[in-house]
Amino acid sequence: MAEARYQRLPNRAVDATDVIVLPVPYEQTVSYKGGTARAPETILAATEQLEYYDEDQRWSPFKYMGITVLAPFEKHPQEGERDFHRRLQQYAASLPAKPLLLALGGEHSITPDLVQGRMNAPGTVIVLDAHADLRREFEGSRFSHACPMHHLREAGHEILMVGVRSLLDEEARRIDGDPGLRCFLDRELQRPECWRALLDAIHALSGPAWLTIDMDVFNPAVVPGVGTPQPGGLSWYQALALIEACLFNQRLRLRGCDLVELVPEPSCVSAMTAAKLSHKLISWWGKSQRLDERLERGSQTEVDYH
Ligand SMILES: [Mn+2]
Repeated sequence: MAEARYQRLPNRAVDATDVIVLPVPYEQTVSYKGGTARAPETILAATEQLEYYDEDQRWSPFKYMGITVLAPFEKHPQEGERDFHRRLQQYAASLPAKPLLLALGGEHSITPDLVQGRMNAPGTVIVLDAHADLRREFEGSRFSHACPMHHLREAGHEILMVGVRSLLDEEARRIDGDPGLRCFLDRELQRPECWRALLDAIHALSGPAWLTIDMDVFNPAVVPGVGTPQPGGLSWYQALALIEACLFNQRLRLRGCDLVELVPEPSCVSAMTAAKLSHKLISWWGKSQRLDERLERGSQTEVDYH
């Protein structure tokens, strides 16, 4: 099988790169629309259609940054769910700490493994998602895509949820009773003062953090290809504003991020949106780390890209 690439760029050695892309085509507990196992390869194929230039930050990030797409991390056919999740956590922990880890799911159940593998102390998990994902178990599995925020809160991380518009009364009560679970419901964000309060909350964050983006946080007209669509949701520019606030908060130390729950669909709009989102994440992280100053300092030669 051909080596996976991002925008057809050459893959750097993993210990000499700035961004590690980890495809995790994991699909075990999907409850509605299937197909998220095909998301990583579809998103990477869509990156070939992106321009290198980021019109927001006015630079071409890969002139300054190296990128590495790893081989897909797959579940062995005979492996149980528990063993898969343990192995994914160990693998995430084994990767070099300095580069940004960008995981492409796959279902949302991979997020706790990635976070636990990359953050050795409790921090903040910023979640863009239509669902609260706080169930203790779902359809007989503790590892369901409906449970990741429960596991992360149990592990001591503070959770900031954005865009939620589908939850159980039990989940709502849990959010109300736990100051470590902050939730900005999707409809509240229609009110300018609530949107402003969300941006203020993101600006006030500090310490180690992880950003997880369930693609169903978007309005389904923007991203129709998700496993469990919900009406309402973020616009493209709202999502960008939130990501920008996270990435340019200098007191937040982003350990990595993931894009999950995409289901490829014939129009390719959903995959292209995820691909462009990944490009913005990489570009803005690179800018926030001042990697654009490398050529001036002479510490990095320009990558040879077509
Ligand atoms: Mn969701």
